[in-house]
Amino acid sequence: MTPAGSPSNGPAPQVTAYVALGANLGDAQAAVRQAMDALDRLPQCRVARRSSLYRTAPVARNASGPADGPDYINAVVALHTRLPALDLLDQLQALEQAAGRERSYPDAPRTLDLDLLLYGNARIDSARLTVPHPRMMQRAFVLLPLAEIAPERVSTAQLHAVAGQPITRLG
Ligand code: PH2
Ligand code: MG
Ligand code: MG
Repeated sequence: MTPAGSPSNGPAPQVTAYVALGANLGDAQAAVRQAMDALDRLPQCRVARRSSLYRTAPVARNASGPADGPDYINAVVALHTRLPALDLLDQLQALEQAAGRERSYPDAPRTLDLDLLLYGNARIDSARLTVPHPRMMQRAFVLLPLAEIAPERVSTAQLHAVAGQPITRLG
């Protein structure tokens, strides 16, 4: 017998997740565009909205100052998915690997970084995954593209807080 409301009957519910894309090695614009297409091809996933591409100066993990390396290309997509959050994380990491990602040290320049920002309204605090992404509210390179495609998920105060960070929207 199945309890009422159990998800074991029918398809898993569809969730709108938001994924941040970043790259600052090689042809970063091409890497980000190709990653958007690859996200759309993932099982049980559809890219519903794509932000513009943004050029941004590298930001250090603690946001206290500039980091080393070339400028980043950053963007955000809205993903309609029926994958559980940890399965989606597995898929994002597989795409990073396929793009030649090496994890040499924290914030090392990267061919492709895919960060799960939001998974519906879920709060997740597990060893592998924290959602909402713990640093997203400090980062113009996340908040501006997110606000472009999901203005209801970003407040004016949050945008004001990152207004000093250099960021250029590409045409
Ligand atoms: N990602 C980081 C660290 N710093 N800076 C910019 N501008 N864009 C990024 O995507 C980025 C960063 C860690 O993932
Ligand atoms: Mg990142
Ligand atoms: Mg990452």
